[in-house]
Amino acid sequence: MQKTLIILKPDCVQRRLAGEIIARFEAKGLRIAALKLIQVDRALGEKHYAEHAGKPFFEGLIDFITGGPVVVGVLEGNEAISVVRSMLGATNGVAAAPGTIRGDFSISKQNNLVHGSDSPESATREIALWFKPGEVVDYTVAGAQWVFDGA
Ligand code: IDP
Repeated sequence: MQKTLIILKPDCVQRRLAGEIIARFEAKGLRIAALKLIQVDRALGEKHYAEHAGKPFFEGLIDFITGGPVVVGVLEGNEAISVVRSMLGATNGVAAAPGTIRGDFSISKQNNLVHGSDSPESATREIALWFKPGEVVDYTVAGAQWVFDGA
């Protein structure tokens, strides 16, 4: 089983889409291992998006991610990182395929609702950045044998 970090960004919370998006991840079969609503400060936003430092959109991106509360979580499941990324769709909501989260709810490059880790290395780094070890909870979901086949 693989863990991945998701952030329901401020546009998602403000547009009251958080429940609908979390429901998609749950319906897919992903297990919620951690979840909290927080106000992000600039230091945390800059650390999270460190790979984009210096790019023309960086300051605007930090304004955006600190512009209202976010819901941040850890999801677990078979190939969770790529599963979540494909559920999100392309970065730019204009180009994202219908049926994906960004394709269905976003028409913006920046305001694209949800972040998902893009590799195992990013997931490890991001989960440690956003959660203390005790905040990520191990438990078995009821009926897990109907979702996971062990393959
Ligand atoms: P990803 O979220 O699909 O992995 P990244 O390229 O890692 O996309 O970019 C991180 C975030 O930065 C995007 O989700 C989006 O919110 C924002 N972003 C990326 N490119 C641009 C841009 O050209 N203009 C404005 N914001 C951007």
